[in-house]
Amino acid sequence: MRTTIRTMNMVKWYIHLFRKFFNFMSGLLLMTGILFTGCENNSTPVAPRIDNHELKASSSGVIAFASDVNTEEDVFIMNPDGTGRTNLTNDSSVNFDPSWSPDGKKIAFTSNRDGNSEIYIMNADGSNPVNITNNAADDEVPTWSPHGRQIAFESNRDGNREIYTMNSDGTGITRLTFNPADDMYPSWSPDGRKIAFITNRDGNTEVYTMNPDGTGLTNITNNSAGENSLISWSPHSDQIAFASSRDGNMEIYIMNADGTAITRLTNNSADDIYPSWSPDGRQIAFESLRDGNWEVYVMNVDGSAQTNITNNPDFDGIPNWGK
Ligand SMILES: [Ca+2]
Ligand SMILES: [Ca+2]
Ligand SMILES: [Ca+2]
Ligand SMILES: [Ca+2]
Repeated sequence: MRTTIRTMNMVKWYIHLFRKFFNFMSGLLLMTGILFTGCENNSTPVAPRIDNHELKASSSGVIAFASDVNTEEDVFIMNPDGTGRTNLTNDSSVNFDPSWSPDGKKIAFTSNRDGNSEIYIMNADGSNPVNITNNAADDEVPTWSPHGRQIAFESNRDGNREIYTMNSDGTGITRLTFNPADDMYPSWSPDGRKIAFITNRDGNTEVYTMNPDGTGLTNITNNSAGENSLISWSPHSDQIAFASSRDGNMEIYIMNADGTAITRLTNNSADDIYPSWSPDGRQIAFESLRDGNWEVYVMNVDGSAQTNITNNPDFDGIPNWGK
């Protein structure tokens, strides 16, 4: 079991380090290209803009995401068409896992600025970040209850990854899972009735749901082929978007909240991960490596009009679409 746990944590680090390596290599290639082309000017090469006219004019809300600046990730926001890119954290440590509060006024996120992973809440303009976990263990992946009074998160404070809830001021911590396997990536349904999460307790990672008190555990993917990971609820809580490698590499899928009617939305040999449903239910943001480095994309919920909205040579990912 220890091996399994270590393997899962290594998977998380692998993703992190793989991104770092890719960003480093693409930076190197970019520099080489500049040298060989005689450095026509000092401006950073910019990927060609993709015409966004296919996106629905009704695209609304703001997408929070993580992007590398210099060496480590910061939490950014942008409009769903990629405009208005703004760094909210401006911090030399790692800042990631952004999660919008339901009213769009706050963003919870993970940062190691105080020496280990903690969950912070800041205002939507980046001001007043507050550490609400203050625990020597890793505390990561915050997700808000629909009324904004509670936050579910993952932590290894009891020896392995488990799902917990707490009040949004950090008080009232309640442990929901009790399993030696890793329980990770919680996502609270917008109707408040379920918390979905990822666990490898059955050997491969599966999407489970449970009631917010930890009862009613249900494996809803129940598919031994590949890994199932990284979940987002539809606004009406009737569907779940997730990433899975069941068809050979990570793709974005949607399914009913009971695990039926699975539909694949991406079909690309690169990894497509981290889906996040738009507040109007019409689109899904996600992260993909298809253009050579990690970028944030949006698509319609039928998989059409997949559009790169970051077009930035550094890492861009972990989108979270808020009001
Ligand atoms: Ca901590
Ligand atoms: Ca566990
Ligand atoms: Ca893919
Ligand atoms: Ca990028």
